[in-house]
Amino acid sequence: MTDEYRPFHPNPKVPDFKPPAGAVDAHCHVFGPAAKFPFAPERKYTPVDAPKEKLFALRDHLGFARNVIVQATCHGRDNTALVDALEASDGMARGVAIVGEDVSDQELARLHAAGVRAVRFNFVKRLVDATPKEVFLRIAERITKLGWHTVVYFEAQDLRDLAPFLAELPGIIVVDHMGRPDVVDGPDALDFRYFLQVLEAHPNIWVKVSCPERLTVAGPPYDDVVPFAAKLVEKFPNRVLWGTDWPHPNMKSHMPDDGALVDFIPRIAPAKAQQQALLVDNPMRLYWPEESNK
Ligand code: 0GY
Repeated sequence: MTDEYRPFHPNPKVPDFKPPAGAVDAHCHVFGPAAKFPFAPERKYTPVDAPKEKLFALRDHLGFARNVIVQATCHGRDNTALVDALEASDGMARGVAIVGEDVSDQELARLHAAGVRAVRFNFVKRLVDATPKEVFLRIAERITKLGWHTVVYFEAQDLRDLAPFLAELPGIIVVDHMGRPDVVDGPDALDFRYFLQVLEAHPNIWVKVSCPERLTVAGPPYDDVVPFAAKLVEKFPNRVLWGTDWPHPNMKSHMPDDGALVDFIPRIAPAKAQQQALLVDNPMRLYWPEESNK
């Protein structure tokens, strides 16, 4: 484990908010166990093991039905732990993989059979070495043919540079963690207004209203993040997703109580219809379209 790496909360509360039936945690990870699924040599951090059994137990504890498990950079392009979790989920988990340009069609087909429905492109400099955008575009062309989409992780100050690339990406694009705004200046600051403009101009861009614990300056209960997430839910009710981000890699300030994170949901999506779209209809449409009637 990297020095100062914080383990996930050992016993989160049972949330006061009860998610609607069939709710999806659309952003979470599995890490290791390292003895079985070693971390990638090129990783920038070494987390604590966060195996699938713990993830599925947390899902049940929080009142969720399904997970979207996102490959994290500490496992690099080796999606073995992800596939292992998907295959153990009885169809109740889908995956977002990390692949290189050298990935074979057979490997993509194998990932699809396991439940992978997207690839993740990461632009956060502390997490990855840069990949040329042309490489990402070539990967995107290939995975779109499988009906997959892309998930992108970047920080707010990089969006202006990335916007032309996003405009070129085919298919649906999901932005992690609200595009990581700096919450100090509030939702009317230039960077966040620009993010809203990008979303308005590109109806194929979706957004995860996740990670108040990462974005907050004030700390729990994350009052300073509410206006950002609430605005996105209100303006784009049919293209927002929510996730715990368990086991919360690289959290420095504190480790969130996952039950308290679930209690954050009605503060950003106060109406029942918003909660149903955010937690059930939107993720089902994207990750389980064959079971979705929306
Ligand atoms: C997250 C956030 C982080 C890490 C990763 O792939 C990753 O390693 O996504 C982070 O450190 O901000 O979504 O888990």
